[in-house]
Amino acid sequence: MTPVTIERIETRLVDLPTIRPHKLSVATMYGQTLMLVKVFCSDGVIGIGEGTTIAGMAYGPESPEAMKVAIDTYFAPAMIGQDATRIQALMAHLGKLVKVNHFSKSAIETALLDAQGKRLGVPVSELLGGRRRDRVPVAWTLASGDTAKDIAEAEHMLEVRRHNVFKLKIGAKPLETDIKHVAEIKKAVGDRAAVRVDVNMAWSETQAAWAIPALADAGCELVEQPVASAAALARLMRRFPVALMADEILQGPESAFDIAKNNGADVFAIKIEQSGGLFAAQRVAAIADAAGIELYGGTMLEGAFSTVASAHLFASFANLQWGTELFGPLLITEEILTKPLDYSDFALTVPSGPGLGIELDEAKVERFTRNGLIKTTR
Ligand code: MUC
Ligand code: MG
Repeated sequence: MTPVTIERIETRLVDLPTIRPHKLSVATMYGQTLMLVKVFCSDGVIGIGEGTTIAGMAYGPESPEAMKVAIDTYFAPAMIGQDATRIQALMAHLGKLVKVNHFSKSAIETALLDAQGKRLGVPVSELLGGRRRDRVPVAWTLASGDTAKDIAEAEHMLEVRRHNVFKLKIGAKPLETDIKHVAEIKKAVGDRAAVRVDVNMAWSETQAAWAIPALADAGCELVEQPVASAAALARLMRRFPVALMADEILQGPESAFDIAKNNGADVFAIKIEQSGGLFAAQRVAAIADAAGIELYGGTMLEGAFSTVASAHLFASFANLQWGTELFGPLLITEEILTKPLDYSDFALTVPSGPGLGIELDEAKVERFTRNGLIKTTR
């Protein structure tokens, strides 16, 4: 049998507006840039992957632009002519040529899995061991920067039954202001919704020790990455009646192992990009399960491709105690799929078609592509 090889790789940056400014402690987002990569294979199958960051380089070390350059310059030439069906072997080969660059690796691995699923006629979830659920719960982030606006947004989400778990972005304002904001929102939604916060590392350890009990009193059930260091997060553990979640310090299996070893978190926010791809994220989940750490399906506010790739993975997890926040496509004004995803009854339906099970609206994406396409061929 002739092996199926990779013939061509295309990358593009797609700039899309967000439905409203999205305010995090690290930056305010007015738009989102998707780095889309297409892998063209010798059997005619095309796989699509996505790399997306939060506010350019304000959140992490890679930018969409850097991912594109890394793929065009380093990954793509090393992939052309390689067997497209041996994904783990190819990713291991690329891992030797390129250090770190987790987001780029996740985009490429997603495209290879999409292609392989299409080729075999199975959803990506089946390539990851098989799905245990067809729908995943989806939280929404309230981040307009204004308490009244956030309450109105939460009421709307409850009314249309889209979300009943809300994550509040705090950390940019004084502690008292943030605590009041959380308390007012929790008071407004009451038992109809869960309230959690993400500080995105903004607090010092002493600020966190002061603020977390007040957040617990306000009815907040989970505090995500209140401090920057893993050691400080570990020292905050078990002191408050609220779960502590690791996000930014979780950068793949090795960091997961270190955090687990040091009893450094109650919950892991697993992200495919931050982990270095779907298989790496699977290993992070296995470490968490073994250590008794609970799981949450995180997002980099990704568009449809990384969101659905994550959904396929999270659908296969043995445990997903805290649900997911796979709402990225809903934060963007433009629909880039020919058929929109199904967000209903507080959950996202994991597509069931071959590969990722979604189709790109080529004309729409063309309109929003920055400076045209880059193609790498033999
Ligand atoms: C993060 O820090 O978790 C997830 C939801 C959101 O609004 O921002 C992201 C990133
Ligand atoms: Mg976070």
